[in-house]
Amino acid sequence: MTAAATLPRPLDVASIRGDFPILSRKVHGRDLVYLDSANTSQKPTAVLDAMDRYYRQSNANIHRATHLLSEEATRAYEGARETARRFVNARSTREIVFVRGTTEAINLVASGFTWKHVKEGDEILVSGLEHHSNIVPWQILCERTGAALRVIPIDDAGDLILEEAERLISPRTRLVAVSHVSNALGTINPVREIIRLAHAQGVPVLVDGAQAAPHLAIDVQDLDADFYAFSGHKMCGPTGIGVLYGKEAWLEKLPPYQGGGDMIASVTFEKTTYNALPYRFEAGTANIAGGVGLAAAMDYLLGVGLDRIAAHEHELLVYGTERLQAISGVRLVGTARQKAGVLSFLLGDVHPHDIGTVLDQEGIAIRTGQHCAQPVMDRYGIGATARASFALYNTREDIDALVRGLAKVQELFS
Ligand code: 7TS
Repeated sequence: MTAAATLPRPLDVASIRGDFPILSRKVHGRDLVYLDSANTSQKPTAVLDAMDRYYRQSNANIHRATHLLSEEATRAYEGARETARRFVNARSTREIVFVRGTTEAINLVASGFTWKHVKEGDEILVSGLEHHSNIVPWQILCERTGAALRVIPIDDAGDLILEEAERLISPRTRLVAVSHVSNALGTINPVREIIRLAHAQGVPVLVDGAQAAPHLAIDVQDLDADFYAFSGHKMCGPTGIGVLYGKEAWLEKLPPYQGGGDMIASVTFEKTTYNALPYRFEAGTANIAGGVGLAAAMDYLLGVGLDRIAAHEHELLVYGTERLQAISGVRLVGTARQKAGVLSFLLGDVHPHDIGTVLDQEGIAIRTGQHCAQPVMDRYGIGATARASFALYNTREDIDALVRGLAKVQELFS
């Protein structure tokens, strides 16, 4: 087979952009250039329509009523669970817990481990690349249990030092919690290798997939992840919905997270018994429209093809890296061997917030600051970066606009 035959078919980006109504709006009189998808992605018509249709035609509460609307709503929500199962290739929908997002998914697992599985002297291992939502829940667990947080360090490029991971996983380690893709630097972490190292010592692994789910094909069975968390809003779906995948054997071992309706089998004042998986972790009325929208987003991404999306974004990353590196005064922060579509950078001594403000006037949306990853900034001895992040709808022209915008920043601040 030739190399060309193995490459995924390129995306028809013009047609994809047509699926995202917001991309045709103006910002400060300019065409919107949206380079902040790591923060939250834009939503295609398929998602907006699915949610609109649900509310207009089928809105009702799920799992309880006997009327047609409730049946339709239940079917839509449980259908979404099946779509999510397929999206990550889980064995069963019992392993798919709907949550508010990555943050809640991690807190759910941390809370369960606080009540069971962790005691004084134990350790939780995270990496130096984590978002605060994969640090703070474990710190809270440590405060409550007397366990200690350990950190796999990163090198100057932003790669995890695997030998350190191997050294740090010990009989005291109760869980390794590591991101699949770093939001601050774009590093794609060798999660399969980390999982292998952890499992060799009998240690379970939680993968924070918030930045991977929109960009890479995920197969939790192939990775052998014990838990995998991600958010709908970063993958073209709505806010307020996300997924915690957990191996059935692990979810069975965790105590309930929140109490309330839907998560019980029977309630008396003397004793309550809990519902089966995954409902045991889904107390209260669900984000039904969110589930419907998330399923539409997953179908949309699967329809385009994650391999094609990854190849397109990689091409943008290579192009963007070259263009930014050619600007005198630009320093890229995060030059890992394998990266997703994230360019974190500094421009001379211009404060990143000033870069962001000037770019905004040009219609260009980026994120500036510490990206909820203060320890990453501390590692480089900096307070903040400017960050451009890509999604399937971005183009080389977007990067050209960014480069022109940065020339304007330089003009203003020189
Ligand atoms: N984990 C990672 C790796 C993330 O990038 C984020 C959000 C989260 C967890 C939390 O996700 P949430 O949906 O529960 O809020 N990251 C970012 C970002 O990069 N810019 O803003 C939010």
